Amino acid sequence: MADLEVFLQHLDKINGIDSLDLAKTLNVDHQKVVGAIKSIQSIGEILKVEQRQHKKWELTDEGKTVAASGSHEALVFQAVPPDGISQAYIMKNVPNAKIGFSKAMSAGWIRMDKSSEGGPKVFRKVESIDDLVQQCLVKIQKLGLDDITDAQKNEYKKRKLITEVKLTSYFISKGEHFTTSISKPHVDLTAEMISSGSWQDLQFKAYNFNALGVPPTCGHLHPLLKVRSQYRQIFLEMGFTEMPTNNFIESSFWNFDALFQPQQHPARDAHDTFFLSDPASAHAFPMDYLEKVKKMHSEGGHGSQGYNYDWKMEEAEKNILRTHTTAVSARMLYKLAQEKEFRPVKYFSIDRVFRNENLDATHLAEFHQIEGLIADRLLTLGDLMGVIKEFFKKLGIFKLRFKPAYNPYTEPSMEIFGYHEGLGKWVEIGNSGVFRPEMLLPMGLPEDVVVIAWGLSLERPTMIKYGINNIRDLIGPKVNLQMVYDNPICRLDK
Ligand code: FB9
Repeated sequence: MADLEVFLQHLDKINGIDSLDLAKTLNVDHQKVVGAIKSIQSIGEILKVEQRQHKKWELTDEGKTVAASGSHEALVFQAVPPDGISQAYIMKNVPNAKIGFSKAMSAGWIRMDKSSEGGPKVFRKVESIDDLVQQCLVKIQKLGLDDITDAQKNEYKKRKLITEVKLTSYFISKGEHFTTSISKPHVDLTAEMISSGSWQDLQFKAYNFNALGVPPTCGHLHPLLKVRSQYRQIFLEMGFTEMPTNNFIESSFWNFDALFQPQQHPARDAHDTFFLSDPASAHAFPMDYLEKVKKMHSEGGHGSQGYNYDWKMEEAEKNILRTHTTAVSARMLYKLAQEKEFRPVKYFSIDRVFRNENLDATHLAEFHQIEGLIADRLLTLGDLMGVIKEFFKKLGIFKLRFKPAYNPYTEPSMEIFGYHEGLGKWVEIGNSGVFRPEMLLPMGLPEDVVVIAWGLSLERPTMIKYGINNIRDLIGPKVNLQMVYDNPICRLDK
């Protein structure tokens, strides 16, 4: 604290001083004086401080060279001997000769004889010169004086010999609680101080209510999981129940056959689906239901002509990584159909699905599918459009468009497009449809029960929300963990 007391003792003898003058008086760097002022201010009202803005001229590097060695024109004059010299020699050997030659000519210090043999020759016109440029720059450099004329300022600025700098200084004077002796303020209030009462005589550092707390060292949720929580919250507040999705491995039966997806469908081959080698097959199926599925595929029924092909058990038994959470929806709807009395349900799921697709900046071989479904009697396409509209309203998407599409297990099907206010454009935001009777009736659901459903991904909205363009910056071994630590909480409705 000794340094600070030196400043204060000096200030005690005068009414006030500018920090620049104080730095000169104490022969210390101005920044050190500014630092001391800030430290004293943090202790209390010891000083009255008034910020001041200054403009001053400083030499550029070229200006410093001129101040040390003379102006370019002076150097040219000094290079010309009494019996003259070729202009070519001057231009080749004198630094900054081009500007120096021109200025020396304008100053009347030299003349040129173009008739000389061997090319133009330069002669002195005066015995000696007064290098005002150098003298002026030395004054600015040494004394910081800027009592140069505006014409000189403009000339030297144009020649890039000086530049104007803005400077902030502080005029300090005695504050309300001025003192020349300061003790380092206490920052901790201890139990001993309180019990002994000694705190009453101590100086405490002012409490900084704007100070940010120390970031707690704690766990950090991945952005995907933050967005998943927001979607889960939206489904729950809409009265949906979450389906159990804790099986990445699924039989082809539940993933495809139960959804009336034919065994020769391209999505079922190895180009699009990951097959397991061990265990390669599943064997536990509700056989009476399986037989109905087989019949629906091979012969049809309930008014459907089916696909009229030889449905194979070994195809249905193949274990895969599920390609959609609709496999879980199928399991849940079958389970619902086994109950004595039909009851309407609203189910949702959010979990990983796997597709053997071409990888690119926005696609990996897996993604999180979000799916919602409602089973009730006599539901209509209007109900589906309405519930989708309500769902996306909660995500800040208010303008929707539906485009007819095709899914093997829904008819009709619709792609969903929404106007994304943040992106300022229409984007595809999901897919939807009404599950086909060929899927529902073999389960045993009543004929007037309709199941409407829709789906989207978790990655697309997350990448948009957090401004991530490459999926590998969001998921995978190359993710920058600092992004996970730093990314803000997720509010999808904002
Ligand atoms: O998520 C998608 N897009 C999307 C979603 C939200 C969003 O921002 C939020 C609103 C604020 C922005 C974009 N899509 C579906 C559309 C496209 O990204 C698409 O190119 C990629 N799709 C995935 C599948 O691609 C192989 C997204 C994924 C998808 C597609 C369809 C379903 C689920 C996920 C489905 C379904 C379905 C249909 C009928 C019945 C049951 C389920």
